[in-house]
Amino acid sequence: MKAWLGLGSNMQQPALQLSRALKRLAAADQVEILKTSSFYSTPPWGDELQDDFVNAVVQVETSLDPVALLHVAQAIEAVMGRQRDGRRWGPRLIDIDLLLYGDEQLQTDELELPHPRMHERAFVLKPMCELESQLDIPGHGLVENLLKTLDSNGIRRLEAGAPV
Ligand code: PH2
Ligand code: MG
Ligand code: MG
Repeated sequence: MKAWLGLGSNMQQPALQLSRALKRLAAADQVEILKTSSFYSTPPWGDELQDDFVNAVVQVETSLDPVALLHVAQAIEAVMGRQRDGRRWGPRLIDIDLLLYGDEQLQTDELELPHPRMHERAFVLKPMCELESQLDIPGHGLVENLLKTLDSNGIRRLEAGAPV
């Protein structure tokens, strides 16, 4: 199955944290990275009193089920030393969100697909649009159209791109 993950960091050299996370993801069993977006510098969303983020998205091919894939992402966050301070939408060393798993729609206590806020976040849709502008977000529409409805001010593609 093809799935999409979003990566974000705004602590301790964010681009380096994203590169580290990508390496770990590429090394994970039953997960193959198909495409990686550029890295983007993005203004903080939700809680504006924090540093800018670096964000990117990847498309993967996986034989894991959605919850197992989520657990892989969470294990990488943990091994990289992410501390959860309970501040909603606050600063983070590394955040790896499962955005899409094929066109699956599901809602459990542990996992919601598509990711419940991805369609309103330019920091997710902008990198996604770079890879697949015509991708359909189940229940919401095409990435390209959704992005047009959002404020992308302040989002900059980083020239260094996504080192692998
Ligand atoms: N993640 C959040 C909250 N706000 N803002 C940006 N720009 N990028 C993020 O990855 C981000 C955020 C919670 O996961
Ligand atoms: Mg997140
Ligand atoms: Mg998260």
